[in-house]
Amino acid sequence: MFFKSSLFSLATLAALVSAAYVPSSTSSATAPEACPSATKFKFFGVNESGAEFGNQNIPGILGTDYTWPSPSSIDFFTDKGFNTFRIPFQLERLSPPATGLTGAFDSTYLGGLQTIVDFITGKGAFAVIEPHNFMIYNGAQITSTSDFGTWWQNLATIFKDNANVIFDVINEPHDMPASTVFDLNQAAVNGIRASGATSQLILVEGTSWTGAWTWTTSGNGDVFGNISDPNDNIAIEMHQYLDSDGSGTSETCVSPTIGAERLQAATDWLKAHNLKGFLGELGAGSNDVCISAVQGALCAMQQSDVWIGALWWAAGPWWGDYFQSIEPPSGPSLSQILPQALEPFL
Ligand SMILES: *[C@@H]1O[C@H](CO)[C@@H](O)[C@H](O)[C@H]1NC(C)=O
Ligand SMILES: CC(=O)N[C@H]1CO[C@H](CO)[C@@H](O)[C@@H]1O
Repeated sequence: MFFKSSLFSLATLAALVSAAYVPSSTSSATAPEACPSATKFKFFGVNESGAEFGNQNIPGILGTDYTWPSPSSIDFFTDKGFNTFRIPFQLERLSPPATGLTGAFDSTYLGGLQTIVDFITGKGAFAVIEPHNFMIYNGAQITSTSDFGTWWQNLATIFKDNANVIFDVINEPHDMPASTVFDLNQAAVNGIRASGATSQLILVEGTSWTGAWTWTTSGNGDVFGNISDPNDNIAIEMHQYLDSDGSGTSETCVSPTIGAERLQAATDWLKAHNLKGFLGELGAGSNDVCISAVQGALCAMQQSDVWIGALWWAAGPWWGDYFQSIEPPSGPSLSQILPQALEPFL
């Protein structure tokens, strides 16, 4: 629904309905603001971190170095109407370096992934599975399109009958030429489709941490327009944080309009190439400037008609007091970001 909250009277609504979205620049960004002509996201939710933690310890110990997301956290968000959960995992735990990318999967770790995927998709929600590896495996950049394509073909084979699984090729490649990253993504797409997984959405990620704000200047924009899928079911996944260096490490946002501003060129590129976008990571601090900036970003996306999804970074049981944690019951992003900046866009 358009407005979850009853804070708006009909008169207020009428007054706002023809106005462009105006992020609040006042001292209190409390109410969801009108976002006329918005198309709701098909996929909206959170990242669920944990299985990628402790990547200095490979394989590491479950419960000590890493953990799987909590079913209760998934329940919390689906109860509110969110439907998409990104599950980062560690490539070296699933494919032990001793046998390499084309070897057998570790059955215990795979079982953990399958359990949380089944829980999510059993509720009718979508599970985005994602090696959180920056295009690096066992300390070296992945360069073999053949090995990477085979790895994805093998993994997709396991999930090919579950239409609510989304394949996210790999998290945030960086310090690699866009064309190399593109070739590896195309190999992954080919491998996934070759497995017989033809109904699922695939998300591809570019170099430079797949940043939306640098999409057209990083080289990604020069090559990703060529991505090809026989099943025509791909979206370009980008990430965007709203602090000064775009890293999501500061609680201070650049301005109340920085969200929409940083997405503009990427949105134009998506339109020009007739492609869909998926904002796989979005994060900011819990303060008025950031809340307005997140509202502005989500509204611009929903008005653009090219962004099909967005995910907050991040939920997950081990974030502690990390300022972007949205893990119930007490993650810092729950009290303001969730009701003011995310739920209005459900
Ligand atoms: C497709 O690839 C060619 C050759 O690498 C490149 O010149 C062109 O810009 C690409 N097109 C798009 C839309 O990315
Ligand atoms: C910006 C941000 O939240 N980055 C996180 C990316 O994922 C790794 C592993 O989960 C975290 O350690 C980073 O903080």
